[in-house]
Formats: sequence, structure tokens, C-alpha cells
Amino acid sequence: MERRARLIEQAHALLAANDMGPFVRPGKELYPHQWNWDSAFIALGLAHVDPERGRAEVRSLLRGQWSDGMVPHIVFHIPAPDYSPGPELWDSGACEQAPEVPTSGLTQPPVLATAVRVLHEAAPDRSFLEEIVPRLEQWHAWLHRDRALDSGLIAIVHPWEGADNSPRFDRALARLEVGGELDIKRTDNHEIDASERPTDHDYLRYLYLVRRLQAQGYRPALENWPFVFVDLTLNSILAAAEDDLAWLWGELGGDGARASVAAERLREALADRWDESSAVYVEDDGDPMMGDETIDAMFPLYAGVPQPAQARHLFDAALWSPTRFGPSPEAPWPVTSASKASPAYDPRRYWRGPVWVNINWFFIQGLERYGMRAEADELRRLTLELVSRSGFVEYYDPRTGEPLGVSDFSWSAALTLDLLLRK
Ligand code: 2M8
Repeated sequence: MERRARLIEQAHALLAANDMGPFVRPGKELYPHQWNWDSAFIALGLAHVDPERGRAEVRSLLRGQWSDGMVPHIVFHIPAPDYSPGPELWDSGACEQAPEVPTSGLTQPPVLATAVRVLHEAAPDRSFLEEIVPRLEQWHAWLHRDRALDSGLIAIVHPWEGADNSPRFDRALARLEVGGELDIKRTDNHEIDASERPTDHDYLRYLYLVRRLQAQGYRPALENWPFVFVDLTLNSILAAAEDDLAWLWGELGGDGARASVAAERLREALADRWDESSAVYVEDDGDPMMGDETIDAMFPLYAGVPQPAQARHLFDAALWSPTRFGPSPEAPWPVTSASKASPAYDPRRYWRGPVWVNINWFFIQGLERYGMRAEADELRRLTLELVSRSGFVEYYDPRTGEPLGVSDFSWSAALTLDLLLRK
């Protein structure tokens, strides 16, 4: 069988094997529940092979939506006693706005509207849009209401709302004064080599933040909260998702004005973060991410923020630079999740160096948006080559392409389907 047909068949089979009935799990063993952006990627891939199952995935995630609009980062549809920390840590039932099904109290990057658009483009279903679009509207509106900073950008309040183990959170986590020992059993560093997962030092801080958040119903006042982080990844994903939501409203003949205006405002606020000398966007005012530069710094490309000349500069000097995120003789697989020049770069530890299929997918979309066709095609080619050699796993060593993390990882399979099948 030719490689393309084989990859399609294997990716589809993997999603079927991870189908738990009410939802598709992100991966075998370590991830037995429904995660938010994982489900969006899964729906996006299923759009091309089984749109009805893709729509079910979206509906299922939205069963976890809170009455204020938030779509949580994990929905615990079914018991999985071996997974820790599970629903008992979150205790969402104690929160007035939580739904019946147990969930976490945080959110994740809002890819869902983009997935719903891809589903609709692949297999239109107006009644599905009528049901879902108002729910997406509520989620986005909640982000702007509860999490907006004066800059117009959106804050995250916990690393689990982003790429949790990224070095970009190190300084903010280090500022938290947390004592004591971990008092729960972690599943992740038993299933996977501990040297590839977050340290206990960081995990202790994740739990400390969750417990403090729980005590305030997961709705902290941003001015008093010790972890308020402007994640450029989440903001860029939201800007693109607002465009897609406005488009979806258009399909319904409804009013997408709030979404279009929000997309433009986010783009303007993100554009202010451009730093010509480093050819990337900076995280903190006046404090470029020196030393701990990550993919976050390039994400505005995905949302169409740079001027065309800036996009070219970002590609040449950062995304494709052999000494930063691009292919080099000693690490030929792009895109590294942290810059190779960063002291925090660790090619096997998750979110601190390895290659991720979802990240490559975002940059492929970004390059295509700028008409950088050859560049997008090359990144697509290398990504497909990587999954073809190493399988659909959670992340990959950029030096060897070696598979790392969880095997049979759903979003790697789902986004491969999108890379191969989107018209
Ligand atoms: C990872 O996050 C979870 C915590 O929610 C974990 O470490 O157990 C992250 O990579 C996150 O982005 C992803 O959604 C999740 C499931 O794939 O795993």
C-alpha cells in the first residue's frame, strides 16, 4: 500500500481504538479522560473520515461546559481509578457553575471553533451549527469577560491551561513560595520515564495552584492571583478561533460582530509584542524571553498577526533557523518546542524541546496563510515523514525522530489526517 493510504488507515484505526464511547481519549494508559484541545484536534481529523463521530466528540466536550461559558480542560465522563490526579482533586461538584459531569476547573487553548469550521466545510450540517455555535460564543465571551487584561490579551491562571511543562512558565512558577512534599501519586512519571516529564518541584506548584483555585470556585480575581500569564499561544489560537466563529455565525446568517471585533483586537494587541531584533514576539513587556525562548514566541504567525515582511523574517531568523527552532545537522526534525539556544532546551523532556505534531500543524497553517507555500510544504513533508517513521506518539526527539511519551496518541493521528485530507 502506498504510504499516504497506509497513514490514513492507521490514523483512523488509532482514533477508533482510542474511542471510549462518549469521547476519544488522548492516548493509551496515561490519558483516559477527555481533554479539551485534544478533542478539538480529534474532531478536526475525524471531519475528513467520520464527521458524525467528529460532531459527537464536540457535543461530548460541551457536556462539560460550565454555566458561565467556560469549557474545562478535562471532562471526567467515566471512572478511571488508576489516573491521578482525578476528579477528586478538582471537586467541581462543589462549584455552583459546574455541570453534572465532573470536570477540571481550568480551560485550555480554544481550538474548538476552528474544528467546528473544518467539520462544517467537510460535511455541512446546519442543525449542528445551530446547536453548537451559541455554546462557542459563550466560551469565547467568558474568556474575554473573566480573563482579559488591560492590554486586551487573555491571561491563563495555571500552566495546565497551556503547554504545562514549557520553560516559559519557569520564572512565574519559581516565584511561588510553596513548601512541603507532593501528597498525591503521579501517574505520568510512572508510565513514562520521569526524566521526560515535569519535575516534582513543578508538579507541587501545579497542585498548590489548583487547591487555591478550588477554594475560590476556580474564579480568581486576576489582580490577586499569583500566576497570571499572557500566553501568546492561547491568545493566537483564540484570535484565529474568533475568525472561525465569525465565519460560522455567517453560515447561520447570525451576528458574528463580537467575534470579528475580538479577533482584530487580539491581533492588534499581539502585534505590539513584536521584537524586530529577535524576529519573534515577546512575552512580558520589556522582558523578552531571553534564555527561555519557546514556540510561544512565534505563535502570532498562526493568527495572521505579522506583516508579510515580519512573517518572512520570523521564518528565516527563528522558525527555520538551525540554531533556534529549525532543522540543523544535529537535530534535523523541526519544530523544537524550545529554542535550541535556550539553556532550558531539553530534547527529550516534554514541552521543553521535543517536536509535537500539533505545533507543526499550527505553523503549517500559519505559513499557508502567508502564501509561503514551499515553506509550509516542507514542514508538512517532514512532519509526515516523522509520523511515518516513528508512529503516532505524543512527542519526538528532534535529533533522532525517536518516539517519546505516550504511544497511540490521538492528536498526532488526527492532525495527520487533516494534513493529508483537507481540501
Ligand atoms: C498534558 O497535560 C496533562 C495535564 O492536563 C498532563 O500532564 O497530564 C498536556 O500536554 C496537555 O496539553 C494535553 O492536553 C494533555 C492530554 O494530551 O496532556
